Amino acid sequence: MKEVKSRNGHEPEFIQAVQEVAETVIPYIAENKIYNGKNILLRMVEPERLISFRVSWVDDDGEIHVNRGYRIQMNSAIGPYKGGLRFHPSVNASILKFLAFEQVFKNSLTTLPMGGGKGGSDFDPKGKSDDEVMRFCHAFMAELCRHIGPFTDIPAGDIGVGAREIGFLFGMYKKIKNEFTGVLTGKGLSWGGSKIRPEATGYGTVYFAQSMLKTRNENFDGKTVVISGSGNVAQFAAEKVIQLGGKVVTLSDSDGYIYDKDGIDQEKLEFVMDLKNNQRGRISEYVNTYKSAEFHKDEQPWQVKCDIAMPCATQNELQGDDAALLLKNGCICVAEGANMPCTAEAIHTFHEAKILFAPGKASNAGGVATSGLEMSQNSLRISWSREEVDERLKDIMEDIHQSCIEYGMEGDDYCNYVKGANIAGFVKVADAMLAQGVI
Ligand code: NDP
Ligand code: 2IT
Repeated sequence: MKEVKSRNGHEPEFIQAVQEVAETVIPYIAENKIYNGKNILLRMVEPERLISFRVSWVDDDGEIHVNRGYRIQMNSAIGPYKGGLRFHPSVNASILKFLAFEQVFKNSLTTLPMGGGKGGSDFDPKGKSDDEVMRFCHAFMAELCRHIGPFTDIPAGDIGVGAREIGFLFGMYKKIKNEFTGVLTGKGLSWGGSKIRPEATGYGTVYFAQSMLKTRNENFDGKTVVISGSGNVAQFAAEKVIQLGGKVVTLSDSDGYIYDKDGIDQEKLEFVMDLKNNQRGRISEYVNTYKSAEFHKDEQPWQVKCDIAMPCATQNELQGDDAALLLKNGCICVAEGANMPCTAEAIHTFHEAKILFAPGKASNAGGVATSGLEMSQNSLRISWSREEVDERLKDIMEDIHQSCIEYGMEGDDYCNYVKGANIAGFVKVADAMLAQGVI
């Protein structure tokens, strides 16, 4: 860690992600001689390649803007680089390196042959017209296309990158390369996308939580669930919770959260989906239509009493005092839909209390897993039915849960899913790196 900190001292999110993995993986390396003296973890924390580039584009008023584009190609030991693109003003090398590092372990857990990468830009799609977003995406891909390919690196969506952006990015890649390939995932259904990919991260997080609850003879039926975020992951996590009989009482965005004491049912959720995905509105507008709800400006939903909490917005959104509040209010299960939404202190608090806690690299892996299924369908030039993809997604989430149990049990009755996910993810990548030698 000393070396990681001295080399990356100005990258707090990256150091946070590495620290969490190191704490669980280093003792495992010490116990398993084949990994000794190979400096595997030190190799894993150095990106294979870090690409940064200028993205110039013209807004609707003719003004020229410059953003910074990135792609971090972290590890290709078990497959081509795979991971999303994030467009958000906060994007920088530290955030993308933490995400790329997490992605290596997550992709390894999915059982599919995918290495890890992440990319994006400090471009803010909020408030931009469709034409502006298109011009930005085209400019971004005009450079990125040199560094990716269906056998090299396959990006997808993340915060600020959804179906609209993937369409514009794919169009420019195809035009420049004159190739119709599965170079991106999250594509539209009529041009190579997989059924269930939009739903997969949220559904998968709920499937994972379901497996955890089952170990305690519990399920979602009748449970009160607090969800943060109102984007792709939050929407479909909410949908699956509702289908399983749970009561979702909150959603949020960066302006605050809504609390609906009557529960957000499928009809209300469809209103939210239209509001966020088509109108590109704010979650506060929910209370104008549903009078039973309250909007809490600049606050987070963790103070709301619940049985299950699902942080689905962004990193470090749930801190130590939020964790204490959730426990005080009787929360029994926390499943991360976002990447690293809980701080180290919050995770420690959950572990001390021995509640069920799922780290994102395990619980939100359904998104990238279904991206892997999209890649398979593209290579086979076929498309699977909704039921078939959903069944595979369920099986993968169950496999990931089993892997966590295999490596994460502490004593007979408590599974430390952080430890389980980190070690299970590490083993597959480390074994491949050992087999391939020092490169
Ligand atoms: P979206 O862009 O669809 O939605 C993001 C949501 O989070 C919005 O409600 C947004 O609110 C909120 N949010 C973003 N940044 C902040 C912030 N700094 N503070 C408070 N709220 C914020 O993204 P996704 O739903 O795709 O991603 C959500 C999380 O899930 C991310 O951590 C992502 O890395 C992770 N993830 C996504 C996967 C996917 O397949 N899409 C797969 C696995 C993980 P606002 O509109 O105000 O910005
Ligand atoms: O964090 C993630 O796993 C994603 N944003 C999805 C990546 C992907 O390649 O589908």
